[in-house]
Amino acid sequence: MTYKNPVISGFFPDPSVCRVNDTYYLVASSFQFFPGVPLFESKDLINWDMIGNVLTRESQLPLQGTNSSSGIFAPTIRYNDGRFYMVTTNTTTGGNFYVYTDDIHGEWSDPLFVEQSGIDPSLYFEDGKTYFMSNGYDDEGKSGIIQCEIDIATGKKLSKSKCIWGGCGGRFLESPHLYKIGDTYYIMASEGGTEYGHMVVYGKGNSVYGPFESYAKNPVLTNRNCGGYQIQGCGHADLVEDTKGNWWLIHLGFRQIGQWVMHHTTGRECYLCPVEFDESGWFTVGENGTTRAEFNTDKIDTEQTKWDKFTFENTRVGREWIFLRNPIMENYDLSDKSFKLMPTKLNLAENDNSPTFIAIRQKELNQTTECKVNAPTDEAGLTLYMTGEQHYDLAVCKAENGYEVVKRLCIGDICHEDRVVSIPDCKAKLVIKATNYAYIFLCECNGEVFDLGGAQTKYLSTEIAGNFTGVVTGLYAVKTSDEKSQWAEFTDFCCTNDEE
Ligand code: 6LW
Repeated sequence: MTYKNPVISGFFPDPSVCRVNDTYYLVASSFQFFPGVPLFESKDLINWDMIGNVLTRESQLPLQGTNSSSGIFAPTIRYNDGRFYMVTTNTTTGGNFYVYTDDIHGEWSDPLFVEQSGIDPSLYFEDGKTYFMSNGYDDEGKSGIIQCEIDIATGKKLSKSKCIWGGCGGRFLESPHLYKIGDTYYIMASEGGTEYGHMVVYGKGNSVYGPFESYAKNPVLTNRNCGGYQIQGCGHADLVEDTKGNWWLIHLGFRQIGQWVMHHTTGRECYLCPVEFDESGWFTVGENGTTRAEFNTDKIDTEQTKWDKFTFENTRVGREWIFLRNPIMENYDLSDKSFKLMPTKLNLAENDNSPTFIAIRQKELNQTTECKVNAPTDEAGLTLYMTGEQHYDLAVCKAENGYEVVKRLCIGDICHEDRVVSIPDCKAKLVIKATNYAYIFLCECNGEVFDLGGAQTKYLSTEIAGNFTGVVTGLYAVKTSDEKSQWAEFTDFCCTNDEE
């Protein structure tokens, strides 16, 4: 059977995975978006269903002042003794914490904080003890992968934090995980930074605290030497054993927009790579230590299905649909037929608070989004949003004498109203077609189609933004005058997958 990578497309970075009986669970990081930490389940590792998000309450997820390089960083999911744990860092409001649940489809606990520094926390359970690791500085000031024992009921440290591994010399040693396979302990982490030089490294040892002998051929996985290959930036990985005893690596990577065009817009996504152990207990990953867009394997016998379209009916608020920071819910009236948004003075450049904005991730380089908008006051429309200073908007705006559809391109210090089309009333169907190199903007009013031209995708890329997220398609409303605002209504949302 052949399966294709990514196994989860779109901005779902820093994957972590665990298996309980015959089901796999996966979480990813979420930065400034609410709810946070997307959660998926799968029976075969190649078809993943989104369950929802782990952090659904402001008490778990205060996001004021967060942006696309802060807020919630890499999470780890683990299962122990009937309970799921998700551990992560809110880099803005302070520190490493975990939440737990006994019902993976239900709510999770309030956070329990752990007084250990660094990011990318992970948990390891053995013989009634819980070990907590992160990348950071230990109690002696030594940096590397650090670990302590905690009381899992309270999060309190039961031992000093100790540096247990210094990696293999690459910069940004991060995303550590510890496993026991047979009698051997494995420590795995990433180095090189989450860009084109990213890589996965590991070592093995005989105790929870090491010492760990590094694998002689590290990095065990990297695409850093695959110039001109679409999949780049492979790292940040987690190991999982399937029900048949095969091992797999789930890791992040991203897709360049073109063979020699080193930009990516859809964020860091989830990839699956086969793992092979040799007799001495060392393992190799993927094809000669690289991730491929396709793997042919006899270890999976199910068919992989592609997503086809997203509509209001087949998506859920708080599952696929996410808000910027903690939303002001009185500004939303959301159903599976329409989304009503109340404009406020907070616009898309906002960096602290939550504008009226609800978004779904751009999952493919080629996809078409359309939605009808009825905006009697102010401005409401679609935005391809990467950061507060990088977004392309297509919106119905109240003008002096009537209404217009505006295409606006904001790239860093430049914010330009690129094209304006006058329309007879406040209703229009807005269409944005994403292709590898350009977004194409159209609108339709009373049966007439207006072409508002294109804009290059690369200016919304992570390489320009220097951030950790991917493009999302937002539905938004902004108050532009002092007149009393009315609800903007969005109907007939449809996003179709145009990938070959
Ligand atoms: C994350 C770190 C990383 O915490 O990027 O790719 C950081 N790896 O491990 C933010 O996603």
